[in-house]
Amino acid sequence: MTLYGRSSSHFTRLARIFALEAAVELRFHPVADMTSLSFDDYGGHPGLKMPLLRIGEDAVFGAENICRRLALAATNDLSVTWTEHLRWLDLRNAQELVWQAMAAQTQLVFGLQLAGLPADNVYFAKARVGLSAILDWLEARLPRLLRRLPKRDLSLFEASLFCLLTHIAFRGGADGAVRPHLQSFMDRFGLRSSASATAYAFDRV
Ligand SMILES: N[C@@H](CCC(=O)N[C@@H](CS)C(=O)NCC(=O)O)C(=O)O
Repeated sequence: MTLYGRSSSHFTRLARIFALEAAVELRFHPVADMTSLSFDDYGGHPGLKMPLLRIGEDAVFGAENICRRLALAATNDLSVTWTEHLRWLDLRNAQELVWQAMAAQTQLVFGLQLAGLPADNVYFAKARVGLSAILDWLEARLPRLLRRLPKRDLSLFEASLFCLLTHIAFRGGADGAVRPHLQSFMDRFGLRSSASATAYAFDRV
């Protein structure tokens, strides 16, 4: 299996964490240029996005899809809590907000840092306000959310939240406010070997 992505990408990190937790061997193909308009540069992703998982002729698009495929290929007995296992509305909403915040990070990084568009445009102002409000929403509920998670080795919610929070620390994007529950969650999850082995970095390609 070959993963196309970047070591600086939060969606890519999510897939890599799942591969390590599931003890699945993965080759890594760094996407050299995020501004490229060539599908081949993204492993054939028709949306010019990453990550993409290539398994021979097959391609798996999207981080969650990839995580599910990797969990199927697990060489251990990893038990994963997916969104459909979440019976409590707040938890399902929390997952949706984490996806939304991850998309906002992509919008901010691509639009401001790569495309060099003006930061005061409402498109980015709205993304920043929404991102801060999502972090506040999560901060206010996190201890209860975590208590309500079913027994598991790994949950998509925690892994994606970790990738989001560490990406904000790595690339900026949010307001810089201290949110103690989110911080201590990030510190705890960061002790996993799958987390420390996937620290963000800029690929040299
Ligand atoms: N829903 C997609 C989102 C993927 C995504 O937005 N990836 C970012 C990198 S973290 C990307 O491709 N950015 C380049 C771009 O937006 O053109 C997934 O789950 O994989």
